[in-house]
Amino acid sequence: MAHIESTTIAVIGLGYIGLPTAAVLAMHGADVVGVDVNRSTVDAVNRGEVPFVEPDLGLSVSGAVKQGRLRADTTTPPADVYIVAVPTPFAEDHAADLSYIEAAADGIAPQLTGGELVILESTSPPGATQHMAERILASRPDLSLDGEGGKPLIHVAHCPERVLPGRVMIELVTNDRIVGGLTVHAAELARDLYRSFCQGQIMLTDAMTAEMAKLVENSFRDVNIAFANELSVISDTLGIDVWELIELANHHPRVNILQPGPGVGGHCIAVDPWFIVSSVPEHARLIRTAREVNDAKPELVLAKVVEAAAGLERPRIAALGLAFKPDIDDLRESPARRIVARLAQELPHAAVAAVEPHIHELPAELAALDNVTLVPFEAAVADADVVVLLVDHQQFKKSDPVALGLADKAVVDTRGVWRG
Ligand code: SAJ
Repeated sequence: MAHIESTTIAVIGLGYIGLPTAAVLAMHGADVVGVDVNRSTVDAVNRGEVPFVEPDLGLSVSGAVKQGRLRADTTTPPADVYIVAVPTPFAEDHAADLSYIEAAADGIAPQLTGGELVILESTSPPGATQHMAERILASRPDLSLDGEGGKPLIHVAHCPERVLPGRVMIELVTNDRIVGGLTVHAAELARDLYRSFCQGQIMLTDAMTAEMAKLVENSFRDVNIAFANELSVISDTLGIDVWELIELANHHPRVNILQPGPGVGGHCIAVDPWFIVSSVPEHARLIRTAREVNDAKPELVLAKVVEAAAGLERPRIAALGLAFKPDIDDLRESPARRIVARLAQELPHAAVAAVEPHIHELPAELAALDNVTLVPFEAAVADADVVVLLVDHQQFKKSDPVALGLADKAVVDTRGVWRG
């Protein structure tokens, strides 16, 4: 791999991972073009702006754009390196939807001349990197992965991202990385590229092991959160405080139980385990059950709120938080958001005041409901008969339950913020 400063990199997908990666590469001297199908994202980046909330990203993007090292476009340009960071949602049957990866491959294929490195960063089911390479080679039979018949090579690797939303700019640089190549040489080339900005250890393996490593990390967390969520249901049934229970058990030197909540959200932990389940359904029993336990949690919270509102003619409900976790604006796969929608449907006579300090307007499906409005925190709580805390945002955690008058209201605290 040529020196980073003489390398042109196209980053396909300017979302929560692609844009930070593009900015970091540009800051380290590469010539970076970000590619996105969304024109407004492309325009925002070209103005040096970030179309979502992520600490410290704004400065990097505006700096890189000003220096002329980062620009954005809606079409894929010729480049030395292509980094694919597009979504991999799952379909109804929980199998991964690879259509965004396929579209990225279709954009890259015509630009290749031989010698390029193509890296898939999107979280992917086992075999997706191979699938992407085959897609490219199907439209470019003049190229090859191994030089067979003297054809020019393309190098393909998988390098899953593992950064935590909210800490992306730090973790991109400090996390260890796994690089899985379809060939050893492809893995080595990808390692050299990541070495330009990554201070962590870079470990080489094959593409499928790298794909599985990422899925396994998130499944590990999902299974452990499911354990905490199951304990919360058991504790409710026994009439004990689950947070006290976990705090006590965690004093054991080899026990570290996670925190229960209203369910598991986000586009990673709530999704990735299904890629393993749909790939090897007969053996992924614990992983499947954990998903089911976590996915069942929103309905259990809903039942508690419905019970708390029973008997009120026109219950006023304050629902605190819509994001999938604290202190971010990301509402994707958010259990809080699902609970608010279900609540409004289940209790059409109730007025639901949704509080989300990180957004300015409700997502479409909530805005479409007559009995849901976006309300500031204090006003929503002051007016409420029932308060349901769904996300442990700092603003809620810092509030004083006495000043909020919670003693006079029914409270469903899914995060244990106001206990004791
Ligand atoms: N949650 C709980 N209880 C807990 C911890 C989390 O209910 O004790 C919930 C959160 O509220 C949230 C969900 O789980 O709804 C996921 O949040 P998270 O902070 O655990 O993880 P993500 O989805 O933001 O990021 C994860 C990270 N993976 C791991 O920690 C193994 C991150 O490192 C990955 O890069 C990211 O997924 C990804 O992109 O895959």
